[in-house]
Order: sequence, then structure tokens, then C-alpha cells
Amino acid sequence: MHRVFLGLGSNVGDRRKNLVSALRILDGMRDMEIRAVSSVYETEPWGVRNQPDFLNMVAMAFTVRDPRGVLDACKEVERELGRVRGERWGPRVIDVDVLLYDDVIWEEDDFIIPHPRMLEREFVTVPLLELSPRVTVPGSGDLQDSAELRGENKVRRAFRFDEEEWHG
Ligand code: PH2
Ligand code: MG
Ligand code: MG
Repeated sequence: MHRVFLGLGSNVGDRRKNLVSALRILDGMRDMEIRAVSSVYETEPWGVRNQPDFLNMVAMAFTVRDPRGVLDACKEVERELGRVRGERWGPRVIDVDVLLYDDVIWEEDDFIIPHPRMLEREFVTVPLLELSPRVTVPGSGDLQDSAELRGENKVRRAFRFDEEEWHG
């Protein structure tokens, strides 16, 4: 089994429902189990500022899939929820990113683990540290020590899903 951390985000439509649907789809996959989730945070947009605020969260999953297989699962969720590929860093119904996969460093042109920009993004580091305070990022060490938690984009804890909401 491999342990993966996934970053989820939504800023189009019913954001809360989009996150729950994504968790349900992932947890429903035969070879993928969501084990724990962070709280949900309301976050100011990073990158492209002129767009609605996001809801972001981090999920920990266990899977026998290899890294590519996990990426395929994320894309499958985005496809099922009807995400249309738009502007880079622009608005989206759902985004599921592979943040960490065991202690693996994976470097392909279009797919890099740990997620290359995760340490600069409070909408990732804050929920990830909530979920797993001692987590280490291969190449960077303890997240606690390396995370830049005083960035310019506000992150506010909004609510927490009950497990019944996403566990089918
Ligand atoms: N995702 C982006 C670009 N900017 N900003 C926030 N707050 N949350 C996101 O998930 C996000 C973003 C591209 O993936
Ligand atoms: Mg993303
Ligand atoms: Mg993505």
C-alpha cells in the first residue's frame, strides 16, 4: 500500500458539493481508499487573483496504484465532475492534485511529485499540516519547518465534513 496526499480545490458552482463528490468518487474506486481529510478552508485565489475564492482541503488516501495511476484517478474525478480545461490557474469546478506519494520523488515533464509549488501555497500547507503535522516533504524535510505560512493569500478554516458525507 502507498500513502498519498491529495490537494482538492473548487471555485465554480456548488463548491462544497464538488469537494464531496470528488471524495466519494475517489473513495469509491476499488483500489483507492480515503483514510482522512482535513478541514475545508476558504482561500483567496493564488496566481490569477481576479476569480472567486476557493474552497480547499487535503485528503490522505491509501492505494496500490503507482504515481501515474493516482494521477489518472485525479483526472478521472475532474472528468466526471465536468471540469473544462481553461486558463492556467483560472477558475475550476474541481482540481485534484497529487501532493505527496510515500517519500517518492518523481520527475516527468508533465508530472512532478512532490507537487512543485505546494510549499508556496498556504491553501495546501495549512490543511496538510492540520491533517499530518509531522509530514515530511522529500527534498525539503519537515513541512512544519519549510512551509511559508505567512503568505499574502488569506486562508480561513470554514468547516469540516462528517465522514458519512463522503464515505459511501
Ligand atoms: N488552484 C490554482 C490556482 N490558484 N488558489 C487557491 N486559493 N486555491 C486553489 O486551489 C488554486 C488557486 C490552480 O490549480
Ligand atoms: Mg492545482
Ligand atoms: Mg491540477
